[in-house]
Amino acid sequence: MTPDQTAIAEIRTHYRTCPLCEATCGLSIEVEGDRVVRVRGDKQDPFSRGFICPKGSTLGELHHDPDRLRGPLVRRNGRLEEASWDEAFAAIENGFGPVFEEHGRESLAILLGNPITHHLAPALYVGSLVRACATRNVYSASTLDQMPQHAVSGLLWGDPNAFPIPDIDRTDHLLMLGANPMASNGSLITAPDFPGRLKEMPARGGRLVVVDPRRTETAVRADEHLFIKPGTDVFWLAALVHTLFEEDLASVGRLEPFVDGVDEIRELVAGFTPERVAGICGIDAETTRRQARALSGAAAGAVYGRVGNHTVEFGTATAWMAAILNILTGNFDRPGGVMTSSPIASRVDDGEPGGRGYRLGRWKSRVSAHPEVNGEFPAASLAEEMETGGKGQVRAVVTVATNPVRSYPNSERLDRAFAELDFYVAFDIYVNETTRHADVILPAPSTLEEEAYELTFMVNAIRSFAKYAKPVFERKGPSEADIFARLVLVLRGEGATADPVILHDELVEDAVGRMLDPSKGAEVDLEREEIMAALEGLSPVEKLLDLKLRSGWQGDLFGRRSGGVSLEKLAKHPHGVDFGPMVERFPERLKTESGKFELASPVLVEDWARVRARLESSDGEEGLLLIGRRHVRSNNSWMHNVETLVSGRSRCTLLVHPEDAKRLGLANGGLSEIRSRAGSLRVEVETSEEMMPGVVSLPHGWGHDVEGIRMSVAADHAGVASNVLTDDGIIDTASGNAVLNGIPVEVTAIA
Ligand SMILES: Nc1nc2c(c(=O)[nH]1)N[C@H]1C(S)=C(S)[C@@H](COP(=O)(O)OP(=O)(O)OC[C@H]3O[C@@H](n4cnc5c(=O)[nH]c(N)nc54)[C@H](O)[C@@H]3O)O[C@H]1N2
Ligand SMILES: Nc1nc2c(c(=O)[nH]1)N[C@H]1C(S)=C(S)[C@@H](COP(=O)(O)OP(=O)(O)OC[C@H]3O[C@@H](n4cnc5c(=O)[nH]c(N)nc54)[C@H](O)[C@@H]3O)O[C@H]1N2
Ligand code: SF4
Ligand SMILES: [Mo]
Repeated sequence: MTPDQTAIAEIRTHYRTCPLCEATCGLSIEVEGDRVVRVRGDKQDPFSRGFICPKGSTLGELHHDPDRLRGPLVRRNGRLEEASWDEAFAAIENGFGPVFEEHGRESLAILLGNPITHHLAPALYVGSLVRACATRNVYSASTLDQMPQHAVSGLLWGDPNAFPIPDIDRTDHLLMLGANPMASNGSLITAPDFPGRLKEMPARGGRLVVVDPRRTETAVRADEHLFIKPGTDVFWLAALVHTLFEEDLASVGRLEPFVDGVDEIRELVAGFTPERVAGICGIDAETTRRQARALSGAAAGAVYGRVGNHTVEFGTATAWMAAILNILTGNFDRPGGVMTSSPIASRVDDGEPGGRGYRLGRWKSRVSAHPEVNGEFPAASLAEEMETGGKGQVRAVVTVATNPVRSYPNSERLDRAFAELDFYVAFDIYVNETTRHADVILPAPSTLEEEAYELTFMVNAIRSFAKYAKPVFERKGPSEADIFARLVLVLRGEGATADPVILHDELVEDAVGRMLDPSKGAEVDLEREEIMAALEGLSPVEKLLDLKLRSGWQGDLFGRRSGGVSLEKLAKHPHGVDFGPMVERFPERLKTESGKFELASPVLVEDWARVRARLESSDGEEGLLLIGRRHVRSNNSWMHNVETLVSGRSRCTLLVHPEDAKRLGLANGGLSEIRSRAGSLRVEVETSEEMMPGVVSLPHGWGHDVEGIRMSVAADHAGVASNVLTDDGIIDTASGNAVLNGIPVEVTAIA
């Protein structure tokens, strides 16, 4: 054995926010030289209190993963080969040029993925990138996920990004539908240590009711769990609303003068009696009435629906009914009910109730005339836009941190369409199922080489919290902001060699301009020169962040407000600073044209016709329905290249209730074939009493056994791609959201 001759490097500890999911846990990262030696939960982080999940502790493995791309790849003679950054941007310029010249900008689509929401530079630069694309073909994970909630928030109270966040630390009664925070750690609610917070509920007298077709990790910890047939929550929630009216339990309270449309809602739910929906939902009428009474009787209660409520055929109508329940029970904007957040990097000067209102459908998609929602078209309509010839056909694509060939419904169709593109640029960290089709791949730097501040998800946080961290490691290549800027400049026609500083400066000038503009709420006299001088020496993303922080509601206004926040001050608090729980923001925050909650928004009333038609036609008899599932060791379609997370028994199995298995002749551990309208696949069966009879479950994001990917660990733990089965032919028409749960399937045994 040779003695280890390397000098023992000093161990440094860095504190920063985990960028892997919405929980935003504080991490303590121990580093020796250029190696991460240990990642733990940061016990001194006042928000996450030391909590960490198995994914967070593998951030070092992710950083050191040899398959993670370190430099750009450019396709030469059909093969993706290593290239310099200058070569990569030149290839992008040369590749897009002829496509745009021949087919115009509408032939370009931009696809935005989940991880960009967790990183600072993407959050600050993605708007410029979308504008630079100069196309209406904008797609993102939002229409695979939460677009129904954007639409409902926009239509009911005028702000599509003001999500109703359940105040889980103070609630007496949480009615949770279609969410499994014990696995997901929470979504559209940023509440690190969700498990710990759930555990604390009973001590306060808080009750948890979970409604889910699977007895999940969360359901087993609830006071009560109700099975519900997939896709039918809208009927059940409407029956709860019906019961509030029938038993005179509705009581809006403080915001009563600001609520319009209650009578219309009463009429709308008239036929939705607990008896009528019982067979459709699989929940008996007495239970439904009891739940309505418990919710309305709680001192502070909250209805919280997530992925299992939004990624269904009636997603928008479901989110609508949940919002109505919260409003009619007086739980909207009440501590312990649902509230909205006040992020530190934003202003909270709401002014008077009333505003411009929210519109969707300002333009329509080319092939199926889907309305835009939040400026996006449905992810489920991308394949048809790529396949259908004619003016405006999508022939070129930019993907940013997304793996649509695994994440979008009817993924095999999309895979074929990607193979036919004229030109494709991916901004990603792996060669995976989607990016293997790229002509150029630009790798994002390791997250540990970037500044960290959680901008996006503080919008959903149950407490106002701020934490800033410098990079852990020195950058090996260009910064993420520089990569974004160069891509933007190429797309704007300013050339592959344009200096990224052009865009950095532009963004800072814009932000300063907004700060000084009295019509945008500038509060104090500040001089441009003074601000610029104060920003000297900061990196581009730091400048933009500092501007947001210092002009935010806790900001120091460049010295005009004593004790206020600045980046420099935050940097002195490496564990983060807590600014307290959510506070009342309504009625001032109402930005509908009427200045009221518009409960009976015409868009939603029109969409209700679909729900009513189903109520009238449904006899409650369905075949097998497929739903998804998340596991705490997996993260959507990636992180499967981290050995620690995928080792052991495969978790990509089809969960089937033993009774269904018996009827279908399926054996535990045996192979099955599962078929839907969209496709079919073969997968191992796992029988489980967790499942509601008639419902089967398969996780998404797997299927890493395809030609051309460069993820050696993931390929050894391939699993199957559940989106082969999900159907892009059905969407939640009001919001354009994909239907990823409640898919009719047939399952047969394979000998
Ligand atoms: N059937 C089914 N399908 C689903 C869902 C479901 O529940 N069931 N869930 C849906 C939901 S909620 C969502 S949000 C979507 C998510 O779908 P996507 O938006 O596709 O997101 P991910 O699957 O997380 O894929 C992340 C991609 O980003 C890359 N990446 C990781 N880190 C970075 C980084 O730091 N920088 C860059 N540039 N790239 C990075 C990864 O290699 C990968 O290609 O999936 C949806 N699809
Ligand atoms: N470990 C891990 N954490 C994650 C992710 C991950 O992939 N892995 N993904 C992240 C992302 S992008 C998101 S959006 C969040 C999602 O966070 P959650 O919404 O908590 O996600 P899921 O765990 O998919 O929970 C959805 C639940 O809905 C149930 N369900 C399915 N259909 C129906 C239905 O029709 N009605 C009802 N009532 N329930 C139904 C499912 O059984 C499941 O338990 O998680 C985030 N966190
Ligand atoms: S729950 Fe896990 S993945 Fe999510 S932020 Fe916390 S440590 Fe990271
Ligand atoms: Mo998501």
